[in-house]
Formats: sequence, structure tokens, C-alpha cells
Amino acid sequence: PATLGLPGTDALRARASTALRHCGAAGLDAYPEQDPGTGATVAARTPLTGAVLAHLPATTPEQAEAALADAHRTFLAWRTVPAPVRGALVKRLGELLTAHQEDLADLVTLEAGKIRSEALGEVREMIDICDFAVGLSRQLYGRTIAGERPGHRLSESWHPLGVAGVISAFNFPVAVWSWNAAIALVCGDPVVWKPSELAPLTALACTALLARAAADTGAPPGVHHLLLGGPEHGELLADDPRVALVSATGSVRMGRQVAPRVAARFGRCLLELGGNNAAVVTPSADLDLTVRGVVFAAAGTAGQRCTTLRRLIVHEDLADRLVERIAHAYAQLPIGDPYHPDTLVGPLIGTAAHTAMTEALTEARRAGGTVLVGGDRHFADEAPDAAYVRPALVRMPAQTGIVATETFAPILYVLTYRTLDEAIALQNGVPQGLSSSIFTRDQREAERFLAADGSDCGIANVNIGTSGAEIGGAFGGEKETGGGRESGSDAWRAYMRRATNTVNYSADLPLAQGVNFL
Ligand code: UN1
Repeated sequence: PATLGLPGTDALRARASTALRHCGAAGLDAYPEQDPGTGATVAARTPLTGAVLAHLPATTPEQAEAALADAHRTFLAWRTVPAPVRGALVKRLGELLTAHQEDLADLVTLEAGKIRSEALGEVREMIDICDFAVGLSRQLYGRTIAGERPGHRLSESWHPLGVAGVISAFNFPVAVWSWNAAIALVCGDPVVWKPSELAPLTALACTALLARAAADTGAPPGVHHLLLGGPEHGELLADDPRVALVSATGSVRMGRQVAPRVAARFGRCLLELGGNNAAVVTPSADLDLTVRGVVFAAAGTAGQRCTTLRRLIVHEDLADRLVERIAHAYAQLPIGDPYHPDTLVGPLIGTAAHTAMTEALTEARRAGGTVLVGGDRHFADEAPDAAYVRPALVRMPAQTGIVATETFAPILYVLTYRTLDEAIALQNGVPQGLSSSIFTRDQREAERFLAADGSDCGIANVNIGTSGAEIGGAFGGEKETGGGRESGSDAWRAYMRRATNTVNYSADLPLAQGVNFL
């Protein structure tokens, strides 16, 4: 469409209020439209138009302190509740999320700008992790170990760790919280959540649903606390020894601030930071499948996933053909109102993201790159405070500095290679290590990519893109991505402490390693 035809601010406010109320939170009429100037506030803004919908009161330092104290007090009791009983809380949360998926998706679109199916997909991810966590609540297994001494039993037990501080980003405003909260709660850890300042409404809705789940299942209300506000709350979580685990998702810059502070008090960190994900396309690739996989991974979510495909490493014999097809697909992508069923690319989170994108494209051109399509802003007259942008496809002569940098916007850089070794070296030749994939029908190439000397990322795929991981696997990456693993598989272990137990049930006292004493 030539114009956006977006609803006005009052209609967007009404939409937010309806969804919030359905979830058991206050509607926006509870908050002033103008900043009252009487204390710190968080502006609830929508990237659809850039309009501020409400000014929410920020959590004060005194309230944050009280929240931490209460979370810690709750931990002392919650840790002794049997894990399957803790699971009942998460089971109820999953039911409530299922009942309110449309409301939550409405808020995700409003705050993060996601198209409907991606917003619903994010809520689906929350429901899935609740299912996973409920099953896990009966499977927090330790091992029995073959000991070396007669009459002794050697085993390990997993115990609740303590309060989990969760710092989340705007782009998955609720799924990443749920990965942490669902697992932490069954593991016996109360959660203190500092959501992105850009997504306070989804946080209020989730908090209300979890409070209801707690009330319905008899869990203490202190199992979850919300801190609305700026970096000061992140700093509090990083510094306070009552927070046993800080699970932080966001930029490398944020990780560099948080990690040393947590390390200084020997706290535990789970970091999920930047990605600069690549796909290698080899001569045997199924091109139809590759084009679809690449376009979703690179342009989906307007390029604002940490798993977004940012680098395409194509065999030189195939590059022109593939690039032409991707450029054609990019030129057709419907950009606009994310609530509209035909839209595939919604707005960027804000105009600053478009500025960063423009600067990156300028830098790419300066380094010899050619922008084949995209980068242009749409609807700027109609929505001057929003950033609707066509995803950009850029041919690069080499993996220059800008290609090795994560710009949180839809830019796909195309590089070419001659040998698979060269392709793998390019894939691994950036500071980030989150996700990667190879498109090939050659088993040797696929297996080599997954091998120890293949992709160095936490996620390595074959014949699918870099984004859109299922919750059942462990999610996270190496190098500047931070090394943490969240979500499925055995990521739960980060939320518990391991105790190794040796029990002597004999009347003798043989010492390990054959030591004689007394
Ligand atoms: C993120 O962008 O922080 O694999 C998380 C994916 C999603 C999660 C992305 N399941 O793309």
C-alpha cells in the first residue's frame, strides 16, 4: 500500500488497554498520558507510530530493594517445595498464556512491531517452554557415580540456586523472559525481572498472569517481581549478592557492563548477547529452499532477532543467480502495519535503528560494497517518528569491519567463497558466535560444517536458516555472544546448584586415593 493507514494513538491505547485488562493488569487509563514530572517514569511507546501511549511509574530504589528482599525470603521457602509442586505453578502459567495468546500477541506487536504470525509465534514459544518446564519438574536428575570405595555411595543432587535476575531485550520481550522464568521457577528460584524499557506493557501483562497462576496454585506471590526502569535496576541485579544468577539478554556492550560486576562477587551469569549469524550456500544447495530460508532468516522480524541472518557466504559459481533471486524477493516484501495480515516486514524499534542502518550501509559502500536493494525508508511523511524500512541486500568484496559488526537492523551482506575451508573461515571470522547454517545436499559438506573444525557457533543448522530455534534445544552461543545456554536440553542446570554427596554406609573408613591416616 502507498500509505500506512495506521490507527491513531487513541485507538492504539484502547487496543493496549483491552489486552492488558484481559490479562488482569490495569488499562492505560490508570496512567497519565503526559509525564507528570513527579518521579522517574518509563514511557510506553509503540514503534508503529513512535507515539508514547502512557507514562508508567518506574520502580523506585526502595521498591527494588523491597522486591529483592522479598524474592530472597521467598526463596528460603520455595526451595523446599517439591519440584513437581513448583511445576504446577508453571503448568497454570502455561494455561493462562494459552488462554491469553491473542492479547499477548497484540501487545507484542504494539511494543516490538512484530507481524501477527511472529507475535503469536513468540507467545507459542512461551507456552512451549512452560510445557517443557513442567515435564522437567519431574526430571531434575542427578547422577549416581561408580565410586572407588566399598560401602560408599557417590552421587550428586541438584538444589535450587537462589534468586534469578532476568534482564531481557525489546526484540523478544516475553519469550526470553519465559525461557528463564519457567525454568527458574521449577528449579526453585524466584525471579526478579528487569524487562527492556522499550517493552514495559508486555512485562506488566506477563506479571499479572504469573501472579494469577501463583494465586490459583497457592504459590507465594514473591516468586516473581518486576522492576520497571533503566540500567540502574540492571546494576542492582548485577551487584546484589542475593541474586544468585543474572541471566541477561542484550547487546555485547550491556554484557561487558554486567558480567564483570557479577563476577566481582562470584555470582553466576548467563549471557545471551550479540549475534552475527552466517549461512553458507554450496553449489549443491536446493535453491528454492535456500531463497525461502534466507529471506525469512534475514528479513523476518525486520532483522531484529539475535539469530537474524546477517552474512551470506555463497559459492562464487552460484552467487549471481542466488543474489538475483533474493533481491527479487526483497523488492516484493510487503512493508507496513504489522497488524495487517499481508505485512511481512513491520517497523524497526525506532528511528535510531534506521540511523544505525543508514550509517552501516554508508560504511559498507565506503568499503567497496554495493547495495543491491533496500535501506530506503517508507511512510516517513505519515509516520515521522517510526522507521519502516526495506531490508537491504549488500554485495561485499570482503568481510570488512562493518560486516563483522552486528547492526541490529535488516542488512544482509553477501560474500563469496571458493573452497569450503574458506567458507568456514569466513563464518568463524567474526567476534560473535551465536547461530550459523549451511545449505547443501552434500553430506560431506554438511557434516564438516557441524564438526569440531566446522562452525564455531552455539547453533549450527543444515538446510534451514539461522533463526527460529525450537525451545527444546539449548539456546546460546560462544565468543562475544557470551557462552550462556537458555531454554531446553540441560540449560536448567544453570539455575541450580550441584552438590556431590559421598555416603559411607560401612563401618570402615577407607580414604580416597589409598591414603593412610590414623
Ligand atoms: C532472540 O532474538 O533474542 O531462535 C531470541 C530464534 C527465537 C529466539 C530468538 N526462537 O530466533
